[in-house]
Amino acid sequence: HSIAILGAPFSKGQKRRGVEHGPKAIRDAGLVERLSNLDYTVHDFGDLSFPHLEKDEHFMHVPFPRSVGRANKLLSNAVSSAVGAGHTCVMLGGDHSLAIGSVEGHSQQCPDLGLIWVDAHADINTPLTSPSGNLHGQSVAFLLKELQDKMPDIPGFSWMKPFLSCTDLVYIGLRDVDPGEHYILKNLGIQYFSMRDIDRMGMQRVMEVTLDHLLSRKQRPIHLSFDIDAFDPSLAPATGTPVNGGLTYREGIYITEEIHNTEATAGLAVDVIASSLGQSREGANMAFQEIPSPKEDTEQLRL
Ligand code: DIR
Ligand code: MN
Ligand code: MN
Ligand code: MN
Repeated sequence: HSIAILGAPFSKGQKRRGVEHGPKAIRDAGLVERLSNLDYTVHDFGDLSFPHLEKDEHFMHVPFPRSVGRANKLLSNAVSSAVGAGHTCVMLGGDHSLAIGSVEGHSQQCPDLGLIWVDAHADINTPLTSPSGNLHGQSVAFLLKELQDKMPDIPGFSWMKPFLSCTDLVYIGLRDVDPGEHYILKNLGIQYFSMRDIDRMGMQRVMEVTLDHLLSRKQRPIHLSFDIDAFDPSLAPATGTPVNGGLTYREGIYITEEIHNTEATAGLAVDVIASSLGQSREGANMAFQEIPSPKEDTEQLRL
């Protein structure tokens, strides 16, 4: 089993700088070493380089549409190649507009994937509902077939068509949803678990219903899109859009442990990634066939 790591140092899905340093920060926090310790073969493909476009006028009030579209096209091709080569792909953003290319590239190889979106936000605005115009708040709207006729032709995105149905998607962690987004969630009947739902049900039940929703009818690959702002700002202060009352460390890690069981913030991101790929808090015993005895052979004690 092998893992491909792809960095996407890109921040034009929103108006602040900084998040383009995410891939380096997460690598520096020890991602490759942690995954190698889980006995995966890790292929770090480095960072993609995205072209700087001289002319990229606003579309309506949406900034950098062509830059975001181009970056996602490049990313989609890279993810598709990595998954096609048999790797489990870990994409490090970058802002969350990159989920467009990441999910699109994954779906090229796995057309029946289910999507779990862990986020304080629903990222399901269209350019016509978005209060900010920022594309990181619109990623999901690009993916959903049900919103196809609500999306204008945004320059930079002619390469892609929506491919996901709203029943293929579950949200966890929502607590800052714009009015137009709330209308879309209700109108399309999308399954979501807000922080209030997590308070009421507990994360164990939330994950049971989430995985039941996506996997009860058929086995299928899961795409996990994890926005670090899903965590409480006390854990992940270095996010562009902190919202109080977020996931605890234990809730976040439980989500990713459960996903694995079906088949600055930077250190936190490493934990999330490692646990989604099999590092478990209760420990793992795969390296042991029996409890080592202090026989003649002291080698065993150093396992
Ligand atoms: C807001 C913020 N809903 C928007 N979205 C964020 O701009 O559409 N998503 N921060 O992660
Ligand atoms: Mn997001
Ligand atoms: Mn965000
Ligand atoms: Mn968010």
